[in-house]
Amino acid sequence: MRRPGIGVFEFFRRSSSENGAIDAFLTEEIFQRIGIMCQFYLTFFEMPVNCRSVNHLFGPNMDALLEWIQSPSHLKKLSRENLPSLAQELRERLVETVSQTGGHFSSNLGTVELTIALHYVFNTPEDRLVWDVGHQTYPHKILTGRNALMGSLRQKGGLSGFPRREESVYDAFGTAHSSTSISAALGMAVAHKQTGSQRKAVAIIGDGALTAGMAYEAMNNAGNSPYDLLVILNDNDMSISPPVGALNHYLAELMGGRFYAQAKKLGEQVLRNAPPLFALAKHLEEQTQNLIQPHTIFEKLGFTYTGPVDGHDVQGLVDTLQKLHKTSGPQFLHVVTRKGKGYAQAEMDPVAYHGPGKFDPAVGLRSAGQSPVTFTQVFGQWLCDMADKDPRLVAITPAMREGSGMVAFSQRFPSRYHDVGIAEQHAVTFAAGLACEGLKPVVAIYSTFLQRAYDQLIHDVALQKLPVVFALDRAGLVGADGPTHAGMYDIAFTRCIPNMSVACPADEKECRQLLSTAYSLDHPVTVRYPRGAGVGTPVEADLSALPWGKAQVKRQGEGVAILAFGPLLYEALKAAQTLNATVVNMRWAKPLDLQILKDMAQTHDRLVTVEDGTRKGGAGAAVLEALQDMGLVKPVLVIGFEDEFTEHGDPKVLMQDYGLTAEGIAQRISQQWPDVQSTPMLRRVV
Ligand SMILES: Cc1ncc(C[n+]2csc(CCOP(=O)(O)OP(=O)(O)O)c2C)c(N)n1
Repeated sequence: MRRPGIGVFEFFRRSSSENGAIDAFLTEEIFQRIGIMCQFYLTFFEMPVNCRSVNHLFGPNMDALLEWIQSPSHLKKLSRENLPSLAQELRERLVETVSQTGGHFSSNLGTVELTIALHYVFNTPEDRLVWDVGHQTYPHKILTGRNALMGSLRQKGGLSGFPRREESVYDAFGTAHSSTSISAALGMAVAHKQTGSQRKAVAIIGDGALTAGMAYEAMNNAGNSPYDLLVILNDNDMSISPPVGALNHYLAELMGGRFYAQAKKLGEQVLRNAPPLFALAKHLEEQTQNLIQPHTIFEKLGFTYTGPVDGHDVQGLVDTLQKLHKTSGPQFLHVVTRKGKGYAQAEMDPVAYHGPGKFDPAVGLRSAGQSPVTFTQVFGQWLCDMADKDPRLVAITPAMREGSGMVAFSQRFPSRYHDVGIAEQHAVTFAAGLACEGLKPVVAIYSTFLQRAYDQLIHDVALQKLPVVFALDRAGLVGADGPTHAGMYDIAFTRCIPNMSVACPADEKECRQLLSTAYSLDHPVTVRYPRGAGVGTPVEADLSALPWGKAQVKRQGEGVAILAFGPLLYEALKAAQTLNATVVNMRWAKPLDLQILKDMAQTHDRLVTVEDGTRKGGAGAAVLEALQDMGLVKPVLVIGFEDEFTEHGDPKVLMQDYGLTAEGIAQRISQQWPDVQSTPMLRRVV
């Protein structure tokens, strides 16, 4: 099925050649502009997107262009006329595979045409494409020789959900944390110039990722420079949640104020009045001059701005990119796309389809039904309950409302809810400012994303001993998202900061209790908890605090004492049953309960520490330091993640691989001290 905008475009083309007389005026360029504008009109003002589905779009007799494309060199052999059909096939392939594997969905449907056009025009992999975040690279993977592997996406040993240099030469730069693309592509552009290479460097960044300061740092550096850098803004008017902040208004204005209004007005004329083509062409020619905005913020930063252009008109994109390919200096192309394009439910609800699990494409997502309560939900409930009790509570998220369990809070307490955009550094210093004035900020942030705000944590919060609670979701292994998102390092990098406390709840009930404890303290505290559900301990409704820095003996054994930090407590308990070991729920990586530590060291021959973080500098290392400080010499086995990046895959399988199960813990202990053997019962228990 042809897209309406192209149909209108072709109607004019045919009319013009029949007419002959106006051929001279109706240049290819004007036609393209007519096409783009009409398409915009239809796409954004009239098209009943909610009644379209993928099957409806594709029809039954699809040519298998995609099967034939093993690399971009094959793609380049297609005629331009084939590209819309290829886009349809690619979309269908995405629906087919992502519904089977789970993963980022709506963002990928939105970048189909842009990906085709980029590989069609640029000479990849020689030219470098740097995809920001990289969650939208599934079409890129499919076109660059990985189509057959799409069924393995995000599974152990399979394709990563993000670009990885070791996965393909077409993945020019590894990404997953946002807003790095312009910096990386600029670095490449500079290197190209210095080495005399003719390669091009292209950064493709979303409007959500453009909310981060790093993107502006890079543009500030790149603008007015002599380097051949193309920045493409993929503007779908969405982050994971609806976009926030002034930039969003600016982009809307950029399009809304001029382009949309013109497109709508002219589109109406085209469709309703059908003026003589000559007049129309002249008029459009005049009007389209204004499409090149003279004073965009990007131009002020030293880029040459082109746009906005329709990101679903693949042939139009090819034309635009071909022109930009030939230009030098910093270029900025503003492309407008629709998140979820081509799959009706995803277009209507791009938030739900941002990163769904498996689903039946014919039905779409179903409500989850009864599933175990997750740590994220425990946090979300605690946040609302504490906000009810204390009007000073304010909550901050750097663009992760859904993932951090803050939807209910944002609805119930809109004036105390702050989505600051993808801006972790700002989120932390913003919290510091709130705390200075007597409010009680809670920053909900994934462990992996707090890495971005390390200096702010030290310099703005801890140094001033400001009482900010950091709710660190996704601590430990995250699974399918892989090493870029792993929450391995927060114990190590937070416990070394003066004035900080680090809480490691073992289960859901304790998570709520330790959040309340953190909230009651007069200094910064991180409360770290994993993705998903724990052992399912019932959560009590009260908001009482546990003692600060106090551990709890969970099982009394002899010989070996296992000191457990966080949810691995329950695996340690199972292992201890057969080793007859003592188990302590340490609860705090900082401050350590020195009294219990001393008791354990004095009453046991060997100590074992267990944590779901890196062994290097983590909680086990803290135990070693404390023992040394107390002058206690004991054999200590530190169990955690080794000094290597973890892989992606099913977290249960990965935890087995990394030996962080009851069986793995018992085995490690027996290997370390062969006289400590698990009883046969272990094999039954585990
Ligand atoms: C530093 C960082 N913070 C948060 C995230 C989580 N995250 C992944 S995608 C995304 C939204 C990106 O929006 P946009 O760039 O507009 O891409 P879209 O999904 O809309 O195509 C966010 C917040 C991240 N990847 N990196």
